[in-house]
Amino acid sequence: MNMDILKDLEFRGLLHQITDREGLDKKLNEERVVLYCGFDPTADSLHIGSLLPILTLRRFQLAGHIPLALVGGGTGLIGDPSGKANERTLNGPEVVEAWSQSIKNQLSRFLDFSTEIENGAELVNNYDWLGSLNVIEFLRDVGKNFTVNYMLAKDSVDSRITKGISFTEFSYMILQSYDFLKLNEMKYCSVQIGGSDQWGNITAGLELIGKSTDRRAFGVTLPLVTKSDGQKFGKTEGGAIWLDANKTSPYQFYQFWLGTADNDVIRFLKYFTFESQEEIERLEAEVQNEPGKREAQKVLAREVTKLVHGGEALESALNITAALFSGDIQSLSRAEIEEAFKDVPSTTLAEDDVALIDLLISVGAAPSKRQARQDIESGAVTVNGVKVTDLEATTNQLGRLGDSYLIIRRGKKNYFLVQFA
Ligand code: 383
Repeated sequence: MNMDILKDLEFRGLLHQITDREGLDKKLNEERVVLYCGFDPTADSLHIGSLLPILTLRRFQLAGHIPLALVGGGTGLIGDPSGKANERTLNGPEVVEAWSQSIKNQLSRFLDFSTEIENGAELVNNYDWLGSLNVIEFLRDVGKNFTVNYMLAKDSVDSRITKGISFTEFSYMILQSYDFLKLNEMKYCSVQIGGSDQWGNITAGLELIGKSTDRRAFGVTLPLVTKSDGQKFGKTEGGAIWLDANKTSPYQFYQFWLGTADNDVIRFLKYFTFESQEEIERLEAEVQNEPGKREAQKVLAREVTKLVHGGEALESALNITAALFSGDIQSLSRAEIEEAFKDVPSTTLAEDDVALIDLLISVGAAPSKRQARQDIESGAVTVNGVKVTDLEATTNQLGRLGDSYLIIRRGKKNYFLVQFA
């Protein structure tokens, strides 16, 4: 195969647990290996918590192996207890089906599904085999391979013994195990990867394959992504960072990565980008020598945004970032204005001529007329990127950005959006 994939994963700190490193290493070097990772449709979009396994599938593909991305259309109807302190509420079949479709679309952006290449990726949905399972057959053929004792010893179950766990969630590991066996039989899949929360489910699958076939299979888990300040990775005040551009705009996404701490940025470059070892080492030196330049953060934000949203969205995010930094926002397109100021305080006005002083108050930029006057006189107020010092200014004289917007800035970076209905 093209490269030593395990070495690369090791350099990137991506190997958390692995069932038989030597055996897997040998297999990966000798043949094209089929591997998979599963994603349950528990929302209408994936978030950056799923990015690490997705990109790892891609790393395997770039090294010549064949990735399968599994959408849990069946398991999503059951609910994985792994890493969850409480029983989940069930989502309806129509909802899970709709979410499966969105997640499938998202996954397809990260892998090469071309049939022209020898290691084209494939998308599978476990509803295709779980949906029509017969209970009697399932309990006889699959269930008989697991003792309740073995299942109770799994973290996902053991941690719920006091609080309680339904039979539904208790059974989840058997379904995921059955998937692995099925993919092993149907697609010669011999490796399952997942986050560290998936270790119990993955090893249960290996148990089932071991009992049902004479083939060898392997499991690999990735580390939990942590932050040096102890806060949870991927969560902001605004909630999760989603991969769907309508839920987290490319500009917000770019800003999220740009805000990475110096102590985390090198680890994240290894996890989330395809930059070479040399480039990452160069950036590591930059963080040491010139932390103020934030070059490593810029490369991280650029690369991940490009991977997830594409080159055009990245250009737009860079445009917005530069415009907001310099204050020169006149060059922004209408779509960019909407993206840039999605989260700032905003008001909608009828097309009347309003005094700027009053506008500053109604949009929340100034607490009183006195303060509004003072801000204008001192030159702290810009409208559409142009400083306004005229106390008598009114909205009709101020022009519009993107046809219908007034962007007010007070001080260095307090922005307010006024839209005309
Ligand atoms: C379902 C059927 C399979 C194999 C896996 C699954 C999904 C799995 C699960 N995974 C999480 C999810 O879907 O629940 N039982 O939200 C997350 N994954 C990945 C990764 C992660 C895990 O999608 O650690 C984070 O993203 O494994 O929590 O046959």
